[in-house]
Amino acid sequence: MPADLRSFLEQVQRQEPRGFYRVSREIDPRYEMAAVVTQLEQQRRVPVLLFERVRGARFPAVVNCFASRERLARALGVPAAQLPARYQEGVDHPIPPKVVERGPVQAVVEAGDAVDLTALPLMMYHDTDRAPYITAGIVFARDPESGRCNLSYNRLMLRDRAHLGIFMTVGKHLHEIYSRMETRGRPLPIAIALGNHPAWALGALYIGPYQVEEAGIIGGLLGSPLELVAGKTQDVLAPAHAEIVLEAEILPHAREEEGPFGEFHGYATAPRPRQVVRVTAITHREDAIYQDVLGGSHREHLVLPTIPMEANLDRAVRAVVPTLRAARMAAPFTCILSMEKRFEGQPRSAILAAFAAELYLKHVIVVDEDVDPGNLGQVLWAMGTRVQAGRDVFIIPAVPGSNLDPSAEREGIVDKLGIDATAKPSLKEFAPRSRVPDDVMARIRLEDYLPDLK
Ligand SMILES: Cc1cc2nc3c(=O)[nH]c(=O)nc-3n(C[C@H](O)[C@H](O)[C@H](O)COP(=O)(O)O)c2cc1C
Ligand SMILES: [Mn+2]
Repeated sequence: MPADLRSFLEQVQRQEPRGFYRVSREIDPRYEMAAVVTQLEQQRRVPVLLFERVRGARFPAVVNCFASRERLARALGVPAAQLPARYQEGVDHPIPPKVVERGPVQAVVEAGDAVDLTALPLMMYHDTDRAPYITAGIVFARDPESGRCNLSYNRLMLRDRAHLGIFMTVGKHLHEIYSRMETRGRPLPIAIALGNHPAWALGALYIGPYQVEEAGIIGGLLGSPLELVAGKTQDVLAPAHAEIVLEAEILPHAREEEGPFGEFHGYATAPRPRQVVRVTAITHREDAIYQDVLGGSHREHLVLPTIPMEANLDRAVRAVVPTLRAARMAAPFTCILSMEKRFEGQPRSAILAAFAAELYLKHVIVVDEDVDPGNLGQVLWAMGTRVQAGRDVFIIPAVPGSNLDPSAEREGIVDKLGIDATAKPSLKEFAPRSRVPDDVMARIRLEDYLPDLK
C-alpha cells in the first residue's frame, strides 16, 4: 500500500499513545473546532483529532496531523533529531513521480453543476476571518513553458459553491506560473489535493530553485514515486491516493477581494483584491476524510513549514560557513543560526546567505556554538552579553520580504536586520564563562545534603 493520509493515521494510532482522538459529538466548523484545538494547545497538547460529525458537511474532518516534529519525523521513519538530515537526504535523492491510470481519489467525480464546495467541512478559525477557508490544500500547477509541476500550499477563501479566492505570494513559484499564463490571457489549470501524507506536505513546502520539482522530493522522502492521476476536467496531475481533489483554474485578469484572514504570525491580514479560482470538479474517495491545517498561529501551521525552511537555510548557510551548527526558525520571519566561528566577520556572511536563501526572513541572529538556538533564554543572554549595537547590528533597508508582515510600511518591502551575537573576536579570547568545577559537580549528590528535598 502506498503511503497516504490513511496509512499515516493508522501509524499515529499504533505508535503514539495519546496522539489520536475521535470526536463523535457533532461540532460546528465555525469556530468550535478551532476552540477545541486551542484549548488543547493551552495544555500544550496537539493530538490528531478526527471530527466524525461536522455540522452541515458530508465528510469527517481531521486536524493537527502535522502539529509536532516528533510525529512528522516518525512518518519519515526517523527520530525527531534526525528530521533535518532525513529531509536533506530526500532533497538530494529525488524520485520522479509516476503517472497511473486510476486512483481511489477519483472513485467519485462531481463535475459542473454538481460542484458544491459548501458541502465540505470548511472551517472558520478566528473572529477576524471573512469566510470559511481551505488551508491544507496542496496546489499542483504546471509551468506552461517547461511543463514542470510546482507544488505549494495556498490559502483558499470560500466565495460560493464553485469559486474560491486564492492568496499567492508575489515572488513565489505559483504566482510566477500564474503570471506567465495571465500574460497569454489564459486560465491556469490547477489541482488542489486535500488529505495528504506528511511526506507530501513536507515535499510541497520545499524551498529552492524554480526548476526543482517538489513531487520528486516527495518521492525522495517516501523512498518510492508519488503516484499521480490525470484530472477529469482539467489538464492537471494530482495524487492518486489523496482523499479529495479539487480540479480548478485560476482565472486571468480577475481580482476580487480576499481576506481578512488571521495568518500564522497571529494577525489578521487586510483584505486585498486577489485572484479567483473556479472549481470545475470535486473528485474524492467513497468515504473521504477532509483534512485541515488550522489557520493562524496554531501549532500545526507553525511547525510544518519551519522544517523545510530550516533545511533550506542550513544548506545555504553551510555553503559559506561549513562550521554552522544549526538553523532554527524561532518566530515569524526570525531565524537563529549557531556556528563555530573561525574568523571575524563570518557571522555576517552567514546572515547574508540566509537572507538570499529565504525571502520571508527579516531578522537573523547568530550565536556561538555554546548557545542552544532552540533556547531563547540563552539566545537573549548571548545578545545581552556579547553584542555592542554600534558594532554588531546591521540593517539592509527596503528589501523584498513577506507581504504578510504587518509592520511593513509598503506591503512586501521590509528592512532586514542582522545581529552578530557571537563573542568577539572569538569565543576562546572572550571573557571566560564561570562554571562550578566539573569534578565537584560530578562528586556532589543532592540526596547526601538534602535528604528531605521533594
Ligand atoms: C498551512 C500553510 C498555508 C500556506 N498558505 C500560503 C498562502 O496562502 N500563500 C502563499 O503564498 N504561501 C502560503 N504558504 C507557504 C507556501 O506554501 C510555501 O512558501 C511554498 O514553499 C511555496 O512554494 P514554491 O517555493 O514552489 O513557490 C503556506 C504554507 C503552509 C504550511
Ligand atoms: Mn516550487
